[in-house]
Amino acid sequence: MRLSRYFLPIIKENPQEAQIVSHRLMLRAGMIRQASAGIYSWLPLGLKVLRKIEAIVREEQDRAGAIELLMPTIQSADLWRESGRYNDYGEEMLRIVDRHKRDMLYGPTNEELITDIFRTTVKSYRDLPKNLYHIQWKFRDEIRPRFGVMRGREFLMKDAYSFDLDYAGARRSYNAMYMAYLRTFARMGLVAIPVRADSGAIGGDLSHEFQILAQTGESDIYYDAAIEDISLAKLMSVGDDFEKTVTHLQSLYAAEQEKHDAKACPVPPARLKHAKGIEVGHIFYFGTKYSKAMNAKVTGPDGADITVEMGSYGIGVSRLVGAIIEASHDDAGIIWPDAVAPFKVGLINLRANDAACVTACDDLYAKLQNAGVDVLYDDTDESAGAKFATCDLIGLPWQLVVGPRGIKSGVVELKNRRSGEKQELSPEAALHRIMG
Ligand code: 5CA
Repeated sequence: MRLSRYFLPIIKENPQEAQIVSHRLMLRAGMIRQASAGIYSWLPLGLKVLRKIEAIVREEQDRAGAIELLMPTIQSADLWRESGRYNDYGEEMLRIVDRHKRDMLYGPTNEELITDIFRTTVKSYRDLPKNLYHIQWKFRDEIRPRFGVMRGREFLMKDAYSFDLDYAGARRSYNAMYMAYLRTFARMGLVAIPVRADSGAIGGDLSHEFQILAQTGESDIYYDAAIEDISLAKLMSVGDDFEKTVTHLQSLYAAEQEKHDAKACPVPPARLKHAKGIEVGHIFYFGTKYSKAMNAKVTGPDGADITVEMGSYGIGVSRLVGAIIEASHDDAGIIWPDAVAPFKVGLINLRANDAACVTACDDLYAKLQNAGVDVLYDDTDESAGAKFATCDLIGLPWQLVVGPRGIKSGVVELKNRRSGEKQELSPEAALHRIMG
């Protein structure tokens, strides 16, 4: 993509309304614009990151055996009356009346709708287990939407719902999602700590929150350092036989501040870590809470009805965009982990009116594109300083800088955004390095 043709409305000054770094940087980098309180438009750069995160979430859900569908954003109130949550949800639910005076709502979550789909389509124990998910916008009329996409009113969530015949099956489904979550966040370059949690408005008696470590996080968590030991490579190598790994991880101590009791904590002080976290995922086992209320049953092997056991599993896809920035930035701007970077390379032409620079840049641009590398080519006539500042701000992993002096001696400069390391290399060697 040529920057001269792109849509990247950079803001130079610090936006007044942003209290935290990710919100500030997302506005400054032209990733989002507020439409109304807690509701955002995703501009091209922001959308690119959102889509990359979504793709990783989808791959790991699919790998874990969940099946994608798509439910609507607008739901009928009748289903929520059946489960008893229509009144319970209170003012967080955005209620809508259609032209026929029917009560509708903008879904804050989908337990009711998926249970309705299940009960009207699945009839036999032979069809279980099933885990169905979608990636869809939700609306919660948060009393204080803040921190940009981190606590929005409209936000993108991946929500999965599992259906099993018994507790043992439901626990296996739960653990499969637990494992998928660890993989998902590790692939995004994040350290995620699963913490035992309250299940709140969703209900049930078993739940884990996934907290990613970031100094600006809202939660205070205490955990056994051994949880951090599990590497991405190890996570990816555990196949279908994940129960042992999950049982081990779930046995390790992790608690939020309110539940942490320093005196009763079983972890030796040398191994106990205290950190700030951002909740990017939450999984729940709630048994028959919805299936009983909504009559979701299948016929068992002996012909008798079985009320299905359920769980639900959420990931804050849009929140992750902000959370990743909270976990990965410096004074100059965002530092995207490779896996979610909007472009892999920023190609900077320092002298847009110099024929030799243009030829060298066009050539590098074509070669990168041909190799399938996502590249943002700054071909504008901005000053060198402004170009560097923009490239640092938007946080692309590599900056490939072409200037008149280098071209004369046959070199370009390659900068790694994360380490700050700069190298002068031949154009071929630079390409080789990027494509590594
Ligand atoms: N039905 C369950 C699981 S599918 C559920 O709704 N769980 S939840 O309430 O915990 O939400 C799942 C995830 O959505 C949270 O972990 C969080 O990452 C994200 N989330 C929740 N509320 C917001 C919000 N207001 N803004 C951005 N993300 C949010």
